[in-house]
Amino acid sequence: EARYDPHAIEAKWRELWARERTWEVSNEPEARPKQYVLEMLPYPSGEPHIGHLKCYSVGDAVAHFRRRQGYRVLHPMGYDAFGLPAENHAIRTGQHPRVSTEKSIAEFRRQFHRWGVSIDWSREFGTHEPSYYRWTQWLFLRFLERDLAYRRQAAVKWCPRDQTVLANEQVVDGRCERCGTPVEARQLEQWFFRITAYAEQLLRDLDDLDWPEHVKTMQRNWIGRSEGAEVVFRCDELGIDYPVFTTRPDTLFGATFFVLAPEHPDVLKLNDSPEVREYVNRAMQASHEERGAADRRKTGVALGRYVRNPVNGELIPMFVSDYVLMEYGTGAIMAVPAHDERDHEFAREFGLPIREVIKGGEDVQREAYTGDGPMVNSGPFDGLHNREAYERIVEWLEREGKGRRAVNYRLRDWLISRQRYWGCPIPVVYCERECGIVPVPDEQLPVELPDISDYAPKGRSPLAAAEDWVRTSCPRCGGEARRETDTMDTFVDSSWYFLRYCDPRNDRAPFDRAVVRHWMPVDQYIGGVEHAILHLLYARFFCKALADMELLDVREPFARLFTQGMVTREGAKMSKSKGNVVSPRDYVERYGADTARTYVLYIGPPEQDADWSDEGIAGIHRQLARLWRVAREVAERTPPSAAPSGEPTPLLRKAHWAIDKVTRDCERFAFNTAIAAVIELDNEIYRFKDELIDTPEGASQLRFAVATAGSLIFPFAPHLGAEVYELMTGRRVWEEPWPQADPELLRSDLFELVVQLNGRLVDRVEAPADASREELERIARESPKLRARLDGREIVKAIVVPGRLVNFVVR
Ligand code: ANZ
Ligand code: ZN
Repeated sequence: EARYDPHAIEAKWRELWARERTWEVSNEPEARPKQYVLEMLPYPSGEPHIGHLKCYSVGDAVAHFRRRQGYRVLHPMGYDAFGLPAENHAIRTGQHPRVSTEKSIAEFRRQFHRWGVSIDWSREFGTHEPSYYRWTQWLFLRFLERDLAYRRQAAVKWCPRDQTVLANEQVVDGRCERCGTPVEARQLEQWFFRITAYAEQLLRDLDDLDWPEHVKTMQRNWIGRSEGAEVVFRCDELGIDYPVFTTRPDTLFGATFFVLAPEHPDVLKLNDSPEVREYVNRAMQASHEERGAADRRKTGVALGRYVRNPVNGELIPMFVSDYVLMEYGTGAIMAVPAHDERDHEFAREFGLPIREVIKGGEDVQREAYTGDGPMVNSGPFDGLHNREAYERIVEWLEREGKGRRAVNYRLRDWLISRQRYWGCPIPVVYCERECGIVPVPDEQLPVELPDISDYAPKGRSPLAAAEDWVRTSCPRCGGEARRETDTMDTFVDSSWYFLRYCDPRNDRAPFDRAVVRHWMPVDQYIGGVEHAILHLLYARFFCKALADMELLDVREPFARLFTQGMVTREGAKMSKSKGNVVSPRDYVERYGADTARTYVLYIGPPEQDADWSDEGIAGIHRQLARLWRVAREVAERTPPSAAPSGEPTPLLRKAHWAIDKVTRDCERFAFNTAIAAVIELDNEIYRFKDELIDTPEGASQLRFAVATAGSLIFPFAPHLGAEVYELMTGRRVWEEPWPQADPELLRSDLFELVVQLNGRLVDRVEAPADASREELERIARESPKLRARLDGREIVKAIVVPGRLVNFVVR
């Protein structure tokens, strides 16, 4: 008997698709509607892991499905090639990051080919190529022109070992997430993107996106909109106004002290004693989460200064404390210990007065009351309900010029400066004569990353040591100038790559507006939930900003989003340290790509985490081998036929059932149950094969069933699908439209379900052939004969044998 040889079959189709450039699409106008199917671009480090296999198996299934539904599908690939791992590798080995990155890219490319992913390779690029980052720089300059990019001093978290600025989420328990070194604070001039200008739109437009609800919630929380008021407290001694943001202007009469964040620029102006200095330095080491935590013991230092409460003229003392964050509101708060838990703890710790201004029935000296109630101790507002007082107090503040209604966002501007080598250079120079910050003119782009030999950062970007590169002349006055040595956050590179795919070889612009209008938005975006916040938010911000610059016609990049779950082993995340990593390469070498791809989609609903099992993948391999064998046998033993003929047999009905099931499942990403349906069809093919093979009608229906199995497995196991379909029909499956189930043949697809009670027959009822276990149980429970026999006894168990019976056990 012939053996299923996936390697030979896969090589045959892979080479044909490469030779004919089957998956390439042009930008020329065409009648077919478009679909843009995109998986998040991989970060090329080492070789692809199992998460990549899953992501591209999902994306490729969608791409194939949509193509055969008649769409012109754009399905490109590229690499997010700048970043830290390549640079750290370079520091260890001295090997240029470009060398290790390109080696890794070659390996990713090789494996993606090997997997048979249907990619339009004519559009491939890496974000580290000058022909790409030239346009990243060009876009930066457009942001700069519109004041959406700006530079300012910022307190940053600094890892003294990695010698780099850390993002807040890279600090865990006051330590660098990567190396565990305690983090320090530094003041640096840094570049920012003004993403906060789009906070409202980024929030509002989420409503219209077809994204998982939990991802939208994460984005909403990250943007963090709060309504309230800005209230100004004045420090008479220094003649400075301190605005605060509060969500509770109704509690204004209860403000008994005032607190500044340790990073507040005025702290040392107010008091520069050693005690304050020391407190400020220590405070910087804690993470935001720790500092904001309600149960943290409150610490702080009195500044010996006072501000005046605008509503009652009272002088209240100023403190510095780390529970106030510089990045939120104004970095200063009015503290109302009677009605805010954290202020309450602070007041108890420092023996400060606690004044009740909203009656709640509880003793505010013991515990803060955060609910509603009538106003007390609030002068003219006494007796009003606090919600009413809220409005009145805001009106009063606005009238008196002491405050105003305000909306505050948790979202901060995006710090894009990185003191690293392996990134996109920021295209500005600093004129030493008189021009200050000067953008590099468009025609001088790209500012190419120079080759250097020492990648280790020494407090500044390693680029600062490349003297010849740094020294340049001012584009404006011709005088001496120095280049910016920071590079951009790699999230900048990945904020617009999906636009470049539309028009990847354009050397006059980042992309042609009309071409992008044709392809955008991405109809289906696929990737890991770890990118739910930053990457997706940044890409959305770019789209909105570019649309406002009239470079782009869409305001949202990703119409639909699918987030895949992780592949685990025995419930644990795969990691090198646990030694439980499975490499796609090993499995592809052993079983072929079709098996690996089908298995990773079969192990469970793809949006959920699922456990990889070696027995599981062997099982799928046997199933695919069976399908191939039966196709071979049917091809040898039956004549070709154009269409199934004769009275419909149960196998023909099963084929139509499978078409219907797989179609519906593909629409909802239920690839696991789609694959299970093809396996079920395959089992039926074996069951009926010998009965059907010797009559012309039977043989025609058998051929149809096997061809259908090939056609339906194609989005998951494309090589095998193409092979089986060719054996049955002589045609190319990817050029065939997606099959349509005949409703006539679907409708009557019922079978007689046996209903048993404690193993004894009580009834026979009709049930749909594709009913799930749960449905079968439900149908059986509805049997009147069963009800009568049960006579009120409780069912303790139901044993379901799909396609045959349901047995209820009672005591
Ligand atoms: C007075 C007050 C009284 C407040 C009260 C709350 C309850 P959300 O809802 O998250 O927007 N706050 C303002 N800026 C802060 C900062 N930089 N660091 C720490 N806390 C800050 O929270 C807004 C509330 O958080 C503000 O309203 C302020 O305290 C505090 F009974 O003002 B509230
Ligand atoms: Zn100049």
